Amino acid sequence: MSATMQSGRAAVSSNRDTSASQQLFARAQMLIPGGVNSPVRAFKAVGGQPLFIARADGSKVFDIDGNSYIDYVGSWGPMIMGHNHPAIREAVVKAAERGLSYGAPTAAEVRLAELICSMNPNVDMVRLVNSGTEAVMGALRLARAFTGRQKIIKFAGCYHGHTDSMLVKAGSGAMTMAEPDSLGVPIAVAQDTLVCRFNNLDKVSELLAQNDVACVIVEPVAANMGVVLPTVDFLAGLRTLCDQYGALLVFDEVITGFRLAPGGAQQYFNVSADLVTYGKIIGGGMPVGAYGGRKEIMQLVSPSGGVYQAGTLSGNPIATAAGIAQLELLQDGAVYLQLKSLAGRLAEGLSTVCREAGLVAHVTNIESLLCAFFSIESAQDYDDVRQADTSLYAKYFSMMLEQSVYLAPSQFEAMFISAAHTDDDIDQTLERAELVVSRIMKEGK
Ligand code: KE4
Repeated sequence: MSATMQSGRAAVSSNRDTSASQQLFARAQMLIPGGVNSPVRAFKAVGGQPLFIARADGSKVFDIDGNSYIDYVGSWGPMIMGHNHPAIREAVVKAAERGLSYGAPTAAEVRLAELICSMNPNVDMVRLVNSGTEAVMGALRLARAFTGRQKIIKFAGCYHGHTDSMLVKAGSGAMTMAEPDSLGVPIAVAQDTLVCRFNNLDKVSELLAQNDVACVIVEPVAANMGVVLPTVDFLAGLRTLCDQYGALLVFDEVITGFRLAPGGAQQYFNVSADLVTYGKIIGGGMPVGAYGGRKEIMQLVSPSGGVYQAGTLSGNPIATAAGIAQLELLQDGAVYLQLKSLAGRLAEGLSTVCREAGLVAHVTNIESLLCAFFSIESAQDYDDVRQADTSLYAKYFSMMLEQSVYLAPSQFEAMFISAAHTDDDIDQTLERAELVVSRIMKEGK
């Protein structure tokens, strides 16, 4: 427990010891690119050095220097029931005692598939993979096979994992074809992806009319440019346009799946997708992804059909045990009310703190997802959120870390609330945010 947490009242700043993290980071950087196994973890967007986490429990994470933090990263979404949940831990330990991997079918895979299909509308069949990226890769290949078409439409600011065709950005000028957004992505691949503005149906309609599009892939709630909500007719509009032009609608629910509701965004917004990708929550903290949809589409996937996709550890017995345990805790839907009220109180409170301090901020919130954008007053799409003051966010992030609150080390991520967060966590977070924001205003942004 850090000094700040022990005091109960947040000191304006504490001189946390982070020497062990610093030493380990120096070593890590010699052996691992950037010292991390996923770029956002390196704190590049906020400055400073990443914390090395030793353990996590409930709503807290503990770094290797012994500091504890109220955690709003939640491993980027999987930990909806909180860290180290006893039922999930037990399930993993029990499964581990039976061996770690067989490379053969298991009852647990069938059970997890059953849960995913029964909890989500329009998902008759599902294929388990090891990550959200793999789920998206499979869904895009399947959409192309099912329609016999090649082009894909995505939205600026939406992230769908690191498969080549998704690492693209809007073409410059009138060019509708996308350009690579990463070194190593072939131009030819990028050119089969068309990029539109989130919440804007006109361009989607135009591109669907002009191109043979296999699918439109969208995060139903964009949670990789901060949290940006769909306008009331956006998702239904995509459904109508896809039906009109014979393209498949792919909901990338790696974040929204089982997060907005047991049935994810399809249930929440009452809009049907043709294919849905999942990740994060369905693994309970272990590596599991999945893609699913109507039987007539899914049966095209090998070995029942000609769309090849495979994976050594797909459906892994330990990972599926964790996923089953977490989905069984979510299945009756009881926890979502608690998640919504905690997140709503935090969002309201952060808005009030900023408003009363005279700091321009825009807090977005849907169910247990939220995001505080600084220096903007609306967030409809990527062009809006790019105006946010990222250096101010970096300052806020670092000062909140000093106050033992662990936020996403980037303005363009979400805050995740779990069932382990308490009213006291929210009170403490708001109290510390008030301290930090008033200090920012005093020192000048
Ligand atoms: P993974 O391959 O990281 O399991 O999933 C890729 C992915 C696909 N679709 C959506 C909507 C996603 O949000 C993600 C991954 N999300 C990020 C967090 N914004 C993962 C964190 C990271 O990259 O380290």
